[in-house]
Amino acid sequence: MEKKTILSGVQATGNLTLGNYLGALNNWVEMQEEYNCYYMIADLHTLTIRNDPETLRKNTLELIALYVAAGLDPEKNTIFVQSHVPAHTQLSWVLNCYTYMGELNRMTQFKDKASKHADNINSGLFTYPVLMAADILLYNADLVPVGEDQRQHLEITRDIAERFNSIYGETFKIPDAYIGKIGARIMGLQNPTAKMSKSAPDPMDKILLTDTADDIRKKFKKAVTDSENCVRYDRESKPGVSNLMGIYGIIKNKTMEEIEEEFKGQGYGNFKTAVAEAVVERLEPIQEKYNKLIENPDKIKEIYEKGDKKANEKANNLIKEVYEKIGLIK
Ligand code: ATP
Ligand code: LTN
Repeated sequence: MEKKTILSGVQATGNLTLGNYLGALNNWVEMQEEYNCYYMIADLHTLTIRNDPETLRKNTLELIALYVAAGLDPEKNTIFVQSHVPAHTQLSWVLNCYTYMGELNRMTQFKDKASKHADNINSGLFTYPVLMAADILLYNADLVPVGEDQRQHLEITRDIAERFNSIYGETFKIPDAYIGKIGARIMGLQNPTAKMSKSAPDPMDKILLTDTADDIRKKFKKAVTDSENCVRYDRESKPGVSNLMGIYGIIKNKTMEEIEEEFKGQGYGNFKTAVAEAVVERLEPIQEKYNKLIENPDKIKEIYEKGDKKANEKANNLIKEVYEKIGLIK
């Protein structure tokens, strides 16, 4: 049987967090054997907020290095840069004409980002989900591994694809979101009721994949908990502790019950230390690989150029089919 196809991506907005890793990358690594995988750097999506050009270039290269350091094998996966495959912007324009303002108005990410960047509510921010739909549909992706926050974007992608298919006949495969159970939503360490986000201003709220072991220990020590002093899973009334349990559970492959048992009768001190050490241990080899690769820009270039070529071949076939179906002449 032919392998199913996966596509996903991350914006090049700077250093990845533990949330990005546990919610997305970690699942990608687990899927690379079983699926035909396309993993892109969503650099065009990054333009929806203001970036310094030099920083964007730097972030893009760093993100490619992090993908590989986190365990994505460039021989097994197609790792590519979104802006190097023109079919993404081509299909995005077409799909814009099959997406309603009302649908886009309902997107919670748009509302959230618009409130955070009130001085720059540009139309790219509004049509962001359409470009994302194009990313996914161009590769006939079966599954899209993302964190919980992206579920709504997957739903609109399906709606747009179904609408197009019902007018022009079977063109796009209808993709499913793949959302890991616990890693789906890692919360901030200081504000455990909001997701850990790489653009959060408070450095204590997030663990970066490139943080030193000491920083990681310090951040977990200061993580917000509660006064019960009992390691018990309850997202509603104990969001801080539950979030730490979620992190520990994914890394150690343990259920919440097992973790409650492990730390029974102990206070938060031991527990926080154990979580921090688990994270340090997991990130150490990733950081080592990353530090080596980032010193070798030629190698990074070789990786994305190879991926760009494969992605272009696949995407160009589909955009040709779409252009023909809607009546653009050859
Ligand atoms: P930004 O802060 O710039 O909005 P972000 O940290 O939310 O960025 P994205 O580039 O939007 O990161 O997301 C990359 C991937 O990581 C997506 O699949 C997203 O669902 C996932 N992700 C992001 N934050 C978390 C989180 N806190 N928990 C789980 N998954 C997450
Ligand atoms: N919007 C996504 C990043 C992204 C993406 C995609 C994810 C852009 N295009 C296609 C999956 C598939 C986010 O994580 N914020």
